[in-house]
Amino acid sequence: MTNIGDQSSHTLLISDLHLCVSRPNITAAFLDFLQNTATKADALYILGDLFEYWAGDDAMEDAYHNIIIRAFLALANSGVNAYFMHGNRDFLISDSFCNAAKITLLTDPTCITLYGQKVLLSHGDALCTDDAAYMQFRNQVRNAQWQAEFLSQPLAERKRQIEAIRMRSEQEKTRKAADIMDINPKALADLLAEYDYPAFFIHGHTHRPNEHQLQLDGHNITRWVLGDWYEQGSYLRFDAKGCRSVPLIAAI
Ligand code: LP5
Ligand code: MN
Repeated sequence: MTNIGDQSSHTLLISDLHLCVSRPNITAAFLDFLQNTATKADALYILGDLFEYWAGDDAMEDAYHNIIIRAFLALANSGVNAYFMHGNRDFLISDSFCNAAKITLLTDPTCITLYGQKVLLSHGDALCTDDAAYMQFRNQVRNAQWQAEFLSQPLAERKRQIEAIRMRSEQEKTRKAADIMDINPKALADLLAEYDYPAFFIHGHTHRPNEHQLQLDGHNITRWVLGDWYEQGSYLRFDAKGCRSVPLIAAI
């Protein structure tokens, strides 16, 4: 039987939207997605890098972020729970934003059960262990004391420092080999063993959307890599029959 326009119970997963005021098409696509697609789901999971960057929750008072918060509130009011996990660009999102938007902050990684299947969720950057320069940077900026000091500066100064890091990151990425910036297979295997081999592992960050079948210690695991929303947005649709990637209908 063909199920055209299947409305059955399902959950949506996205990451790496990199929303910012200078990308109005992506913002419009996201608002459309929240209003017309996510409202039909059981739940929405955002696995990091929702924003191009996040300088601290005091940034949410501007008009742009208010539009996003109101769209999340409308989703919550339609009865759909939204969950958010930090990415490497928006790890400073904290309770003020999450409470205002009525979204639930998840730790990275988080294991959930979807339609009877064990599913491990992560942003993915912590597994890029071959990228030594990035791992060092990550250790520094994920330190609570470093964050408290960073956040004690005025917003404009924080944004200035972030712009400098962004430029440096873009320069350094052009010099790094592509495989250095991908998930390290041993780090992946160790994580999956630690979580006792979930049936699915879903992450973003690498911007290499794909489905990978793994066999580890006699276990079959499906690893889904979410796509970014730069050229062509997409989302994962997970239901009782499994998981598939769906391209956005709204043009970016
Ligand atoms: O994001 P993406 O995929 O393009 O690149 C990442 C890694 N880069 C980053 C940096 C972010 O893109 C931009 C900054 C986000 C803002 C965070 C807000 C709070 C922090 C404020 C800091 C002032 O995450 C990139 C990886 C790539 O993924 C693939 O995995 O390669 O990593 C880098 O390029 C990092 C460089 O290699 C090292 C940068 C060293 C900077 C050292 C400065 C030390 C000062 C510390 C803080 C002031
Ligand atoms: Mn990322």
